[in-house]
Amino acid sequence: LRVYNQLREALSENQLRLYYQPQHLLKTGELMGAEALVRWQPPGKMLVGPHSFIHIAEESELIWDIGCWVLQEACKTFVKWQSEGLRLPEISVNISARQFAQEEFVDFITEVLDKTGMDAGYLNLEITESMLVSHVETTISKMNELKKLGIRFSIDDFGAGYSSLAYLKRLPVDELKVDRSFVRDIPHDRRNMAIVETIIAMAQHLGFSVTAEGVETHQQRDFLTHRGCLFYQGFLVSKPLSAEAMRHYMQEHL
Ligand code: G
Ligand code: G
Ligand code: MN
Ligand code: NA
Repeated sequence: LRVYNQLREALSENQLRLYYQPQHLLKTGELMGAEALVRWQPPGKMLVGPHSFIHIAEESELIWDIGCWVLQEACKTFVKWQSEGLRLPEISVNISARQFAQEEFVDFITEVLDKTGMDAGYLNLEITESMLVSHVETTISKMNELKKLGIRFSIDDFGAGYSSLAYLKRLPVDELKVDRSFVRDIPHDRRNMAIVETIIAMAQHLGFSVTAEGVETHQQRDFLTHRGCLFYQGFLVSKPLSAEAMRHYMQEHL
């Protein structure tokens, strides 16, 4: 409850921050996008990562308010970058299951796009497998409505949750993100390597692109490139950056 109250205050006192982790094309190294990742900056304290508070927010309606802030902030920042000539091809925003499940979700997205002047064609939403398990029909119809606007979808942490291949073939998804836990032990764990290869192959057959998360070594990058993975993010190329640091990063890499 204490954290809950502090989080409420974090929102009202403007203590949340967005960081951006660059995403690159494996083949050429081109900068292709960035994932927005929320942080909490309590005054006079260390920056707090989402692992310490997102699950608490997800137990209440607070996740809706945080999610609203994140989406608005990401769109506002992206539009500002564009106006400065920094043409990032895409921005990805994490959406929690509880946020997506709200009846107003589609209206809310439409409103944010309107208000910020964000072109939906640049927006990718990352959803987790868990939200696909319940209310499949509603989920698919909401996704289709948003896709009509030009928004794309990734399944985040793919393979780590309860994916059902039966749903996967029906979902209007554009991309799978291979969970960091499978990438971490390349090239030492043959089983994880087999899983990564299989996810990439399956995604190709289904017409999805693949982003690998948590790439930390050249060996991991080479393995993924040779297996046909398209995009990657991870400490090898860059940790998540503040908006200001991301601006400099784009000036160097775009
Ligand atoms: O930045 P970090 O790797 O610590 O993020 C950990 C996880 O927290 C991410 O994989 C993501 O699932 C979640 N997360 C980060 N930012 C957001 C956000 O803005 N909204 C939601 N719902 N989850 C986020
Ligand atoms: O969406 P997701 O929960 O996967 O967010 C990715 C999280 O992983 C972010 O919190 C980010 O800080 C962290 N992260 C990003 N790249 C790496 C990496 O290469 N290695 C590790 N260990 N963590 C990473
Ligand atoms: Mn993510
Ligand atoms: Na992830």
